Amino acid sequence: PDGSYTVRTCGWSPPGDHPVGCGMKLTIKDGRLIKVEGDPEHPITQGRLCIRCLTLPEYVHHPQRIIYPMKRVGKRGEDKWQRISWDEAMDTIVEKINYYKENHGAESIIVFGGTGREACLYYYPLGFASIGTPNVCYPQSGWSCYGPRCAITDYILGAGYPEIDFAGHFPDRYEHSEWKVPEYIMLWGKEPLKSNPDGFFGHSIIDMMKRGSKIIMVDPRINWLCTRAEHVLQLRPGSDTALAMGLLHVIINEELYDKEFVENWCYGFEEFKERVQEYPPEKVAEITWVPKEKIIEVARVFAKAKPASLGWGLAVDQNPNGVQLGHALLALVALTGNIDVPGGITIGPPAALMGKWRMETRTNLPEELWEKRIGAKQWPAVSTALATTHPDETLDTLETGKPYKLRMGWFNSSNFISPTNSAQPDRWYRALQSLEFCVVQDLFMTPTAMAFADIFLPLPTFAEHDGVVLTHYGRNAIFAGAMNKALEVGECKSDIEVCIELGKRLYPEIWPWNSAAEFFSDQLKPELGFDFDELREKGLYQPGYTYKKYENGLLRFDGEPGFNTVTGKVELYSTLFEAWGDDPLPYHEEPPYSPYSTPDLAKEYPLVLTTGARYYTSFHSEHRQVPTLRAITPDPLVEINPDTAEELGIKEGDWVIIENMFGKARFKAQVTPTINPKVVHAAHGWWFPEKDAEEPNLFGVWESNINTLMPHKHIGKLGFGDTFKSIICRVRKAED
Ligand SMILES: Nc1nc2c(c(=O)[nH]1)N[C@H]1C(S)=C(S)[C@@H](COP(=O)(O)OP(=O)(O)OC[C@H]3O[C@@H](n4cnc5c(=O)[nH]c(N)nc54)[C@H](O)[C@@H]3O)O[C@H]1N2
Ligand SMILES: Nc1nc2c(c(=O)[nH]1)N[C@H]1C(S)=C(S)[C@@H](COP(=O)(O)OP(=O)(O)OC[C@H]3O[C@@H](n4cnc5c(=O)[nH]c(N)nc54)[C@H](O)[C@@H]3O)O[C@H]1N2
Ligand SMILES: [Mo]
Repeated sequence: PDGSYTVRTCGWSPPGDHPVGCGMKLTIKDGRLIKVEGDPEHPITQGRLCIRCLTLPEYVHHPQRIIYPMKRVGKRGEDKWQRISWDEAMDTIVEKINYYKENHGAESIIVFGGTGREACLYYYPLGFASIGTPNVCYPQSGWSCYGPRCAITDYILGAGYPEIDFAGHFPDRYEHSEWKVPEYIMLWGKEPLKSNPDGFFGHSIIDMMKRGSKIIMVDPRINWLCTRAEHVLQLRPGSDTALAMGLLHVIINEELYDKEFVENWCYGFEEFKERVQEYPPEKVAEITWVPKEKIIEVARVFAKAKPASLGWGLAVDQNPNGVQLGHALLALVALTGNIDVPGGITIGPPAALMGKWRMETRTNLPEELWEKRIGAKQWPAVSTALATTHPDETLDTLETGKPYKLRMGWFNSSNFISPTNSAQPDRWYRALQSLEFCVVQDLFMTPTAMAFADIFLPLPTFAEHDGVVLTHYGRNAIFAGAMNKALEVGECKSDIEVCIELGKRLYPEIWPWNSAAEFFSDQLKPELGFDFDELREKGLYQPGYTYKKYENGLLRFDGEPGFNTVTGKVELYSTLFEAWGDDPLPYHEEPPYSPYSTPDLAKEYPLVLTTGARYYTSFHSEHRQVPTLRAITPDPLVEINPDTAEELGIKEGDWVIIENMFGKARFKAQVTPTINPKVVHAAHGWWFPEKDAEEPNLFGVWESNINTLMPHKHIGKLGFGDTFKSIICRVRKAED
């Protein structure tokens, strides 16, 4: 009667909501979103929502949101823009793409994409099939988010992303007859309550704790979950691989491992057993700062728990020694018999849900063009699993013009000179100046867009377009959810709509669809038997789960039992790492800058810095302009132990400078005993939408930019990892 209506939907992006597709009900009145509520009927989130979705109305109707296409009319870095039509935007873009292709080759165009958003499904096709370039770049040094974990899983298990079994695949969830409550859940460098990463709804941890699960935390900070955990291993940032090998030392030498699983399904146990002998608990205690007794105790309880599960987080990726860590952690779950069993970890079958289409778009590129992908030959362990360029090589290419000059940039979902996706953002910023023409898609004017956009294309929020939420991007599809368009704001177009529209102009044979809904129906129907409208009706679809797939040939394309690896088994000894010139067995290597690897430098920079642990109030650099969220987290915070703070003359709320050999940044001190006296933690993703937009200020992007302290190309032997979670620094009180 009051003209309002309510739409059920699954959220993805924006606002940043990792692909867990939180279920909600959106109420619209007079063309405005007026209310967001959790949807109690959504089987995963069951009515729970976090504050970024609850404040969605502030985001959707924000006065600073950009809702029409624009072109730059001033110089780069000047805040001078003119509204244009989509036709003019597309005509200009198509003309430029054709110009660069004809004069410099399609490889002179590069697409940059960020993370954890719907965009992740579409920036590859945008590059490969709408534009026609082999260069799609995820610009974090060492590709250090999720990609490493997926690649390690491909190489060691031959399967899609390993996830804590939280009964998410089943409509009846925790009541499902086959599912078991994990006796222990180990969270390694992961804070899922805040991060809800990729396919995992963080509050499922609480659900499982209520059903009896006990928690083991491996984290240098005492976070909320640590205070409720049975065991906490408060390690030195970056020493993780030594710790994992120490646990395995105990489990193997005390014969607590699953002998039958090792016998039948693991490759290289004897060599692995020999390697763990190098990591006795007393030595590991020295390396990691975790007491020896704690290591032994946790190894025993984890190995004896049946079932036990493990969630590995970003700390695995943001570490040049992270491939070895990931390898050791997969060995830990394999040796304890927890792979692909109820209440253990679930793994995806070899073919991704809806993945065929994404893979096929690559075949649009002729082989000789694909060969030109930046960094692919130098870093085969990266380029075999991930269809992108190598990020660090991409910066080198921008700086040197070798092997060829990049001329056009498309920033699809990366605000990466703000301290998000790049190490040395100041260096990227200078290098990117060499791009002659840039397109930016976003919802707000960001530092990156202000610095580079020649054309700005406005994006809708998930409330404003149709889409499909796909957990783990289909590589362990816990469910597929329908994103339902509830309202329209301005003239925004979603990622897939832009792919289709541009694709129709440049490669019409690949892009036959006339709407996003039509496109989704064509992807869903052949695989799942229903179309997008039916998914809308259902709200979401859970495919169910088959345990012990390795026994039934469900993990291999050839239908044989075993794992989809070179040896057909879980590779405790990696034949691929060996072929690529790395050690086939896990080993600990010190972070490139640490109290032990660079003791002299550490005298000057005595603290270990870890960064970027998530906040409820932001998704990377998003949300800084949302009033309610900013009121909760108004400033960039650095956590310092009270003893350290006292020694440095720093009090709660003081502004401080964090600095090291590479750069410095300004933060507000949060004095807290939850962090080790020798460690500090700084937030990432800070810029200030309220500050001067124009160059050189760019919304204050250089003030609290923690990534200026991160060096370029400190990647492991296989090309993965960075120092975002472990580098040395010092902290002093700021003068002003
Ligand atoms: N120091 C430090 N730095 C870090 C991290 C850390 O832990 N420490 N974490 C790193 C990690 S893991 C990651 S993944 C990166 C993330 O880095 P990015 O993904 O580059 O994150 P943002 O800076 O938020 O940039 C994303 C931009 O995409 C826009 N966007 C939002 N939704 C959509 C959408 O649906 N489509 C499109 N096309 N665009 C959208 C946002 O408004 C935003 O401006 O940051 C990394 N940076
Ligand atoms: N609200 C919100 N949610 C997000 C994001 C966001 O920006 N905001 N970003 C999304 C993205 S792209 C990602 S990748 C995920 C990441 O989410 P997670 O994988 O949960 O990672 P983080 O929150 O970076 O850090 C998790 C924990 O690792 C600890 N840690 C720090 N250094 C180390 C170390 O060296 N070793 C170990 N073992 N632990 C360490 C931190 O103290 C922290 O408690 O979050 C996603 N979800
Ligand atoms: Mo990430």
